[in-house]
Amino acid sequence: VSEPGEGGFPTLSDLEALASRRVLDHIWAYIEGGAGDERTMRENLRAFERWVLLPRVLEDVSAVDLRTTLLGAQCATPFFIAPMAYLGEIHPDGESGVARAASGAGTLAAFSTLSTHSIEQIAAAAPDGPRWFQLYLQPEFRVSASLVERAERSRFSAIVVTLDAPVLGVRDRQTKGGFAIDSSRPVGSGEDVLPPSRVPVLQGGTYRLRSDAASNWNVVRDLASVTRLPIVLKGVLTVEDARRGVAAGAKGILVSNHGGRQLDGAIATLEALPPIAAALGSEIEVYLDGGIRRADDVLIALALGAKAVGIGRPILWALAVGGATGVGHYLSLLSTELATAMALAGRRSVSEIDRALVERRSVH
Ligand code: FNR
Ligand code: LAC
Repeated sequence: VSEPGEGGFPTLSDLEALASRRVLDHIWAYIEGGAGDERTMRENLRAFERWVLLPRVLEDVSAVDLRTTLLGAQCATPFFIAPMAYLGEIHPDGESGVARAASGAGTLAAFSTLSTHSIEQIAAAAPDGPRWFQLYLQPEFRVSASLVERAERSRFSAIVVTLDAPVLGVRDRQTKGGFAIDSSRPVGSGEDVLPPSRVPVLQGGTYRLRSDAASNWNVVRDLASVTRLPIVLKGVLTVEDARRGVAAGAKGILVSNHGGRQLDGAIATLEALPPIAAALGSEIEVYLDGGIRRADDVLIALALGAKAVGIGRPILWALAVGGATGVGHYLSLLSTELATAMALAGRRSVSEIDRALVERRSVH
């Protein structure tokens, strides 16, 4: 048996199993579960196995540089922390702890509308950032606008609008585990801040959703009119929608299926990425999340056109095991692993991670 290292885990491969023993069953069901039969959640991971790396040798890799800029912000890594809800229920350090760990590493972190700590508390915990604010559209636009204004005042540097949740996905594991996402669960930024609605209600022959589900592309323009911050659209999986987003003024597209938690059967993000990056990668920044677990995943996604990748569940595992220290340790292990992988691949900088690094596996 190996000794747990700093942060409580010696390697990245121990993390999920260790975390499963650190949180209550209903929290574990919430973290781990996906929608429906969890096909999309599994596919997000499998999609990476369809690619192999073609490393180059003798390239002078004596200095490897992981730094990049994301919408103008200097970042130490081409990966960032994806926005996730209710971190304070996983560990008392919560969002403030994650903010401190990310800021300490120079890694960008995105924070959910459904954070247990408020927008202002998160900013105060790590004034230097870099950080983004994730918006769930609220039934009243006035409430969405006020969240965006507060994030701008608290020096968040972009607004990530999540578009794949006009209603929550059908999450069997979460339901069976007894974790309800509803207005009874406290959100740090205010009692009037709501999660996506839970279920469509049959009324007079049609299934009705809350008023925010009536939103169309005009909402991107409406949001752009209340903030100077760049807008990133999260949950886009088609070239058509990515184009519409750019036309509406978005500066970034985050190719995401919410970690397989929304529409089961939706395309794996790594399969959705290449056409979107090819169509729009020169005009705006294109990112991916879903299934990023180790450095080789980061390399594959960047080679296929992502400017950066978001990391979801592994951050929650690290938080469960070691709080803010655990998240810091995770970021440090992944950064070192990425620097190692880049050296082994003959790539000195993020810009050298090009399409020639990957090839689709011929048999799988
Ligand atoms: C999420 N995700 C998410 N996304 C978002 O826009 N707002 C949110 O509040 C949340 N909350 C949330 C909670 C939990 C427990 C998970 C696991 C995920 C989705 C998240 O940002 C990201 O898209 C996925 O987690 C990426 O997939 P992986 O890395 O978990 O495979
Ligand atoms: C989730 C929502 C809250 O995925 O985004 O749990």
